[in-house]
Amino acid sequence: MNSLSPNKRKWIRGFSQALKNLLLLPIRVLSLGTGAKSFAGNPVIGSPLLNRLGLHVARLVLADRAMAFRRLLLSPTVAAGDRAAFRRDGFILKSDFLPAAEFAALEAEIRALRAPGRACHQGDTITHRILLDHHALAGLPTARRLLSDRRYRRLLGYVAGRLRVPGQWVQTIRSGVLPGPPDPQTNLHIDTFQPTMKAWLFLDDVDEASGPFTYVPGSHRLTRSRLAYEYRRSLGERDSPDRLSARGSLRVPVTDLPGLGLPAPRAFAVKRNTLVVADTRGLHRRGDVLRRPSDRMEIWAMARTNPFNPLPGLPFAWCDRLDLALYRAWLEHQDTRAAKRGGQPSWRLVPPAEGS
Ligand SMILES: O=C(O)CCC(=O)C(=O)O
Ligand SMILES: [Fe+2]
Repeated sequence: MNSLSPNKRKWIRGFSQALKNLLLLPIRVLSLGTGAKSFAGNPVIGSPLLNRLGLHVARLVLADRAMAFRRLLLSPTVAAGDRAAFRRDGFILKSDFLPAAEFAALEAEIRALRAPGRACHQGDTITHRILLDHHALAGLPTARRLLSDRRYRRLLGYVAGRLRVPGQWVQTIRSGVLPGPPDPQTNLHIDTFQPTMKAWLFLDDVDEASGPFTYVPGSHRLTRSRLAYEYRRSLGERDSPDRLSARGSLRVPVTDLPGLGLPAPRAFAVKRNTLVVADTRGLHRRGDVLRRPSDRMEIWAMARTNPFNPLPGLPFAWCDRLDLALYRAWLEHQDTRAAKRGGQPSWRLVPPAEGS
């Protein structure tokens, strides 16, 4: 190769890239039917031509309709008032969610928990999570009661469009503990093109200065102006200088809100024992942390399924085990890949003492 002229080398590189693209094309096309969202990582998803023809908008609309149908099927499981609040705002907020004694028991149990976890470092912030799978829950009777509480399960399930929500963690956000720029989650963004449920049962009081979850009410709705906005963004997003936008989690300047017909963001400065269940296809961010370092601890849940599946899944407990086994396998795959590179995966393992 060294004896080749620079031109020939360039040609060979170009040719092997083109061959690779050709071989990967079927996989990239098939991934249009999944939650894959990266404009930069998938030349089909990011194609300015296909997006000009409406690819991104079509995925938005189909995912929206599939989720609307799933939520419709589950609508008898939640109170009409909660459904109306969710349809209007994109979130459901419940203060004093658990009876006081039950919450105190939950808080004591979780604060005493010493278990292996995973941590993600982003900017100056560490997000630490302990997965509440059946192993962890075996020693956590109060958390087990919460996760099987009908009211809790049904609220999360409705927003997720799922009969079961297996992804539950103890999450601690430690802001201002690393040297580095601010946490990228503090920029207003959408998580992905598909409706997605995230839930927080706060174990700490959260005030304006301690990075409250912040949401733009009504921004979960796929209005005409939202579709037009995402259409425009989809044309050039693959080349966005913002890495996370290019990867499909669009960062949205606050100055774009009036054009979208949306109000100012609302910060959830809330007392402990408040439950917030939100659709994070809506615009949201983690509020700025003005008092550093700062910890925010919560029972956190997330559900993101195939965006085009119109059904809410199966009601059996073994589905949760399967779901979490797949999730663990994915994490382990990331560990192996990172080890080969000699680096850390984005969710690095943390031993019990350090994480708690
Ligand atoms: O934890 C928060 O306040 C929100 C972070 C966020 O953007 C997310 O979880 O999607
Ligand atoms: Fe987010």
